[in-house]
Amino acid sequence: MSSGGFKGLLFDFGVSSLKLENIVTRAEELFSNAENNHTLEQVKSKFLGKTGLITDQLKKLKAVPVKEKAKLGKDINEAKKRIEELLHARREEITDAELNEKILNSSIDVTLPGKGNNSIGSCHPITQTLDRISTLFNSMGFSIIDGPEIESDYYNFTALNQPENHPARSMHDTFYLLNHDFLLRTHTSPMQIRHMEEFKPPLRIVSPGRVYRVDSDATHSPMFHQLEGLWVDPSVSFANLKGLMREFLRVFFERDDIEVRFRPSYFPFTEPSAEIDMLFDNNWLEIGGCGMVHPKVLDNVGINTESYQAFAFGMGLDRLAMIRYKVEDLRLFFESDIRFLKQFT
Ligand code: 2NL
Repeated sequence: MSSGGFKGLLFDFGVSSLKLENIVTRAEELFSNAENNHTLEQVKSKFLGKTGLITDQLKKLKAVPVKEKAKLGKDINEAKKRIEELLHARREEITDAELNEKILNSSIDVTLPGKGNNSIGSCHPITQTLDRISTLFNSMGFSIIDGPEIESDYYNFTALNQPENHPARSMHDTFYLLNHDFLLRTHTSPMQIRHMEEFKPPLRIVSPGRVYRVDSDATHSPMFHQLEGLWVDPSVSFANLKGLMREFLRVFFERDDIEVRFRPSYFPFTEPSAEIDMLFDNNWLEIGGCGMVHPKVLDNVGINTESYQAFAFGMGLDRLAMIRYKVEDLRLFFESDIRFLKQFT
């Protein structure tokens, strides 16, 4: 060690006048003497810091004759690399040692129960409603079908006799993707169209799932859930439709004394069409819509309207869940507040 090392500087460690070949050895020595990361970082700055020895050497390089510059530069860089390696190794050693000491000095009772919430989860009330209704229709002979939420304009509108100028087609009501070629389905009917294209009648299906419309307030969410049903048969009638809806509502609401009303209405894809209302505490609440499938819709999927007729219906699952569970604001279903969701376990 050179005598110039100790000049009383606080963190000098006696290194200020070392030669390059000795710098690495000295670094190694001082690194292993460092007992903790704090000291180690101070030692590090003596070598690698802005005013450190290696930086110093690099600065001095400017004054070295060109002949020797390349060799010396390489040597300095190698020394630097080696010091960095030594530093990282020592850092790891210290961290490991500190962790080991921590583990040895602390006693952990691994048999204690965790602090987290380890209660068992349950299905979302909308999922429960969806499952319940699907099971119910399934028991009445309906198959449950599922399909894409991104649809083409054809399956969502055209096939369903929804003409070009229909208000539901406006940007205001529908989420379009790319350049109007694709959209988020506004109802689950597209899947029923796909099913009719693929399978020969007679058919009895329900299609539950997520649907999307540009709408948001206490009773409307941009994403909501629908369940549609379809029965294609040589002789199925509007009377059968009414009977089925009445029976469904009786079982779903678990009430034998229900009052149901079919109020004439209009849908492009059914004719005649009706809204389904149900009486709750002297108020008529709208439950969904229904009707005989429009011959144009059956034509579009190649079903012979001389041999077959069909009825269809659609209901908002969120709305049914709101009525059944007496939930005032639809948005509660989608806020994921555990205090709300816990009530449906
Ligand atoms: C409502 C009204 C309805 C349909 C949906 C339908 C499907 C096909 C053919 C014909 Cl593939 N119709 N679905 C029919 C009438 C009403 O829904 O208020 N939904 C919430």
